[in-house]
Amino acid sequence: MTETVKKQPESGFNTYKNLPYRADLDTCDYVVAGIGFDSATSGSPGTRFAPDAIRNCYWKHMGYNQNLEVETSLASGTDYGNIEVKHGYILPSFHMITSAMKEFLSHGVVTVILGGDHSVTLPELRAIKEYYGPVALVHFDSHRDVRCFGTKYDHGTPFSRAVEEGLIDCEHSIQIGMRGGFHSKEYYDFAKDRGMKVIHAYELLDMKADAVIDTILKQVGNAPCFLTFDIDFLDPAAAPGTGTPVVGGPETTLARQIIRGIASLLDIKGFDIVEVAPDLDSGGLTCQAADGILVDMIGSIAKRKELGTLRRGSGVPLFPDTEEKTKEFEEKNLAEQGDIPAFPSTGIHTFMGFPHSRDISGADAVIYGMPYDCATSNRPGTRFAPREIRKCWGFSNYDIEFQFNARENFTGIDYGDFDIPYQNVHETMLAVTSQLDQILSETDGVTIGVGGDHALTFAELRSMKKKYGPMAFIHFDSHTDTWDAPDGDGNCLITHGTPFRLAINNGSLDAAHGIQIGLRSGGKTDHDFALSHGMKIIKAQELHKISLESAAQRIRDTVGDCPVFVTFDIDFIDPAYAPGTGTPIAGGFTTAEALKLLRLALPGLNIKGFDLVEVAPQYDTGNITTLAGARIISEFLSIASYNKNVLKQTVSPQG
Ligand SMILES: [Mn+2]
Repeated sequence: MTETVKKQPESGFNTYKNLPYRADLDTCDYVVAGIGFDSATSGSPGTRFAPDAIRNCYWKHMGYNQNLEVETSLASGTDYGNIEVKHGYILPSFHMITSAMKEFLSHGVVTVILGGDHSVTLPELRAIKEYYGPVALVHFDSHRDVRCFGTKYDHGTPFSRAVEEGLIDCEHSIQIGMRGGFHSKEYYDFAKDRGMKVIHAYELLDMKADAVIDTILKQVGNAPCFLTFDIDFLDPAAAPGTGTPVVGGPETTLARQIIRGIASLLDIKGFDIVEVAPDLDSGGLTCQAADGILVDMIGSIAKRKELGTLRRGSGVPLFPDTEEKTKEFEEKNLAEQGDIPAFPSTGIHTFMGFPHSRDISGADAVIYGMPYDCATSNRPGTRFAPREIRKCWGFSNYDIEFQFNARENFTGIDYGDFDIPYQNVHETMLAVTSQLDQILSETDGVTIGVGGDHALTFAELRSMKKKYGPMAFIHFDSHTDTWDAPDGDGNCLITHGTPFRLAINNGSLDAAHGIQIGLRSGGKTDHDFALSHGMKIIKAQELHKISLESAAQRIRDTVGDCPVFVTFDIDFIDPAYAPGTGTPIAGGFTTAEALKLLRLALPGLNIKGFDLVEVAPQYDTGNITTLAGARIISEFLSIASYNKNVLKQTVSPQG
């Protein structure tokens, strides 16, 4: 019997999916090419390695696409390798990219580009405009990439420049997945004012895939278009390998559903997938996500061929002077560029970039670190959370969800870290209480503590009680933290599992106005203890069933207008989204759900203090837990600013 030995997927030359290398473009429907350029990156670099890493993804075949129900080989493609660029030289590289693109387009093929940072889309669009005129932009991203201050040419500005150069048909364009930081309302309004549609991440996550698909198809219609996919559209739990990740995004499954729903129905002239940074990846997750999206993009070319709707380009430029004209814009922009603002990592790292000071009179928010983890029952390491969270960028100017400028008329101070006597838990608790006493004696602003383990909240509550009386209480956690851990004399020990039993026992907590949310562990005695003191509990299994809106209402009803302390244990979030914690419990919530619940529940409440605890950076993957922690602190700040500036909440020290 003769055995046929099949070729192994990894054998042969490493082109994308073993496509022929530099085949005759006139025989091809599409061309794949890499642009390993990352010199225009503001965050972590490394996207220069993406094209080869994506080519290295294990599965080398594109056969039958079962979701699109098409044989992918119906469309013929070739891999042209990587386009030459000059690292460190942004504008010369752009012109090299545009010339390579023009060569492809002169053969009428669809271009499929593996970036690179997002700046590369601008020179791609210059070539696309030259051949097809201004195109509709379908833009998946967590960022708008229309920044209007500072550097004119980097990965935060391609679409400001593209609009200015007339490369985009704004009225048929759409941006999907935006979230996180906006620096001004001008930046926020940029796309809207030009007729571009925007689906923010928080809208996207409330919509079904079909509604998103419909919205995109309606907006773009029959216009020739360009689809650009920034991998940070995805939540960093799904795609950690990227330079400027933003928590609170969708999963890969939803992204692929949307791509499959639109790509074979639109007249797409070019695709790109950008911002994959393989050295920051974890387990190849991000490259696999990029590969999956590419498979659907290329499958959609085959589908259009099958449907008879794939229109080959004429190869004749419609606007042959496009690239020449960009030189005028470049000269003008470079002349106007002025001072490039200091990079956010300049100087020492402080929480949200607030000034570091111990003079806190008049501050609206005082943030302090509590680097202590000796009361931890399982894995320690939360002592490193304050310094890691300080490295994250966070609190934005313009809050897109509340639609107001959160930093205006709102002063924050990074008080630094508390002095911690590590060797003794009792001494540590006393030290934290007395340092918070000092802060509360100097300001009526909100306080935000960054742990550290959860035992610290007991010390904070003792201090809060001295100023405000027993505190109403909102507690996000997977654990009850009302254990009983009696010593030989029957006194409950101080651990990160006992703070709220201790706080109820010493009268710091007004349990009748307290609520615990997300619990999914603990013994019956802990639950019974809390319930017997009037505490409300929304267990994880219940929160998964009811809507976030109704949970928020229960939180608000429980607290009323009592002075309240909000404590957020990062392990409320599922370990898939927040692995960097000492005692993770599966079955939790996404970061996006957590953020939404905070925004629904907290505005308008009489909040005196917050804390964020239990981030343990050394167990993190791809920094996603630290980023989630930083974003939660940013939400606290936005809500505090909203209460002050929009709801005009007056400061009432006695509650
Ligand atoms: Mn806890």
